[in-house]
Amino acid sequence: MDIDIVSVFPEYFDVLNLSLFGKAMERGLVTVRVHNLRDWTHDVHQSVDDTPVGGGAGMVMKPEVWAECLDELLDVPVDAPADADAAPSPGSPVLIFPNPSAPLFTQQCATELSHAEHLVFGCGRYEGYDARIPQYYRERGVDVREYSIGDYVLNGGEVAVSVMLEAITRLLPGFMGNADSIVEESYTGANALLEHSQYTKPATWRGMAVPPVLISGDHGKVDRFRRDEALGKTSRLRPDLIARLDCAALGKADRKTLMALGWEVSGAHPRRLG
Ligand code: 6GU
Repeated sequence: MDIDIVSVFPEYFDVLNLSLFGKAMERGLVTVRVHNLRDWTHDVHQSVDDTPVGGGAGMVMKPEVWAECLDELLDVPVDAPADADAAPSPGSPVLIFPNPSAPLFTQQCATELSHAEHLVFGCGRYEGYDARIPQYYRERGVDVREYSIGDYVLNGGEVAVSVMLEAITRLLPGFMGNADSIVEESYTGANALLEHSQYTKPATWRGMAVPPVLISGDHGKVDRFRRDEALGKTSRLRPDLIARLDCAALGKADRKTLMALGWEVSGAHPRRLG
């Protein structure tokens, strides 16, 4: 996978050299190029932002500088005409802008983007970027995505890009040591639940015993215990995920557990009773 990152703080991404991501780069699984947006400025101050049209606080990133940079990275000709119905061609780069006012980035987004050959991330700073930038590239057939990573405000897109990049690249075949660890995780698959609690040895530590069923050797009972714990935990902490489950895909034991937790499971999706 080819990855370009554009930022006014390129040093921020030095951390990518660490850990599993660094190893993946060494092995050639991912190629990352980090660019300084200011390299595409022409003025002595290398300015990338300006005051918002219509007034308001803060600064907005200028379209001209971004466009000179993105034309080059995406290989879009300067004279390419606009086409409101332009459809991205398969295998072409995906342009991603972190934006707190965009749809949420989810595991499903990560899975989809892990199949792309080339990702280009544009990190916004200040109050954001001129809205014509994503629109311009969309109208020239580029697959442009804007994502928020959660309902809170960050100073810029760098942290959000690091989050998205980690979620995407760890899904690449060969990135993780153990591919099984991906399959069992929270948020994976159509019937996503929070993951059950995990324990390791010793069986008793500072007077605290692990749930005895986990050392019973009965795999059926262990699976059921973990599934019930996942259902209970999700019901308590993330009822929104329970309400999205497909009732038809739930087994008899799952239904029984959910009913005991106060859910009605007769419709398309579980509904909280009371
Ligand atoms: Cl993608 N960017 C910024 N600046 N803040 C955020 C965010 C993104 N997602 C949540 N907060």
